[in-house]
Amino acid sequence: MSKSDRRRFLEKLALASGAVLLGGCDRLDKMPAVQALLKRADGPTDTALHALTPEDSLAQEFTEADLSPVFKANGSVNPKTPEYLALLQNGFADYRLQVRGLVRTPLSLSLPELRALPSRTQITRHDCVEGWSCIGKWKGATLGPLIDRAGPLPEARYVVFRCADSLDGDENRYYESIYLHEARHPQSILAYELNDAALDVPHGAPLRLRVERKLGYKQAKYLLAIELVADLSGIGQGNGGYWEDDQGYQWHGGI
Ligand SMILES: Nc1nc2c(c(=O)[nH]1)N[C@H]1C(S)=C(S)[C@@H](COP(=O)(O)O)O[C@H]1N2
Ligand SMILES: [Mo]
Repeated sequence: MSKSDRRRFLEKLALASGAVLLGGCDRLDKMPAVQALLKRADGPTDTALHALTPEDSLAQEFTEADLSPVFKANGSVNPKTPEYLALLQNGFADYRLQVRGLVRTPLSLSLPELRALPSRTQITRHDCVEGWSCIGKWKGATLGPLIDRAGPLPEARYVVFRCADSLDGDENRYYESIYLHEARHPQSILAYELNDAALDVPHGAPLRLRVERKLGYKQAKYLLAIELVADLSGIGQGNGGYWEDDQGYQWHGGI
């Protein structure tokens, strides 16, 4: 962690603990409340920060009046992998989302089945690390109940999202991952609609993840499977996502 990262981290810790930040106090780590919290924060920074964020705190939601006139598409916008082209060819009629890994009952869900699951609609702001934001209205199946249908095994700790596209034209498919408990956040959905229309190809048709407290690269498009795992070391290069592996993007990606 750089010095300024550490400062921000300590400020967050202090605020979360309800500690009063005294003007000009640059030794936050000397405050008893912060010291107590730091002692408890035994895992990586992300884990410590997450522990301090109320589990169910919601990302800000907006109104129809706030919708961006155009929702920018970014990253893969027109996947060319054989598996994606095959699905696209007949309008995703053969599409199935696989739910697999550390679950009691693996699932294979068609789009009509996904649309029949409990859903949530949310108008939120998407923030890309490249420095742009768009407000859009997403509708999708709530992820927590869907995963619970499959019955996660006690060892399951992460949810990995497997995508149909490849950004570098080779065998590397886009993927992302989050903690299992983050999948149960009320705003974690598998979206099949953007702005009251079926999700189009540039935005991830037929199904994409929305995890509204996270940055753009975590919002995996073109989902083929979700996989419950105990750790991320065997997935890709082990950093939990395509950009995390390729560019060292931060795994937690919180905003
Ligand atoms: N499968 C897949 N998901 C992806 C990407 C991608 O290239 N492939 N790009 C990510 C990035 S960096 C951003 S900002 C958003 C863009 O989503 P949008 O095209 O709906 O704006 O998707 C994310 N999810
Ligand atoms: Mo992004």
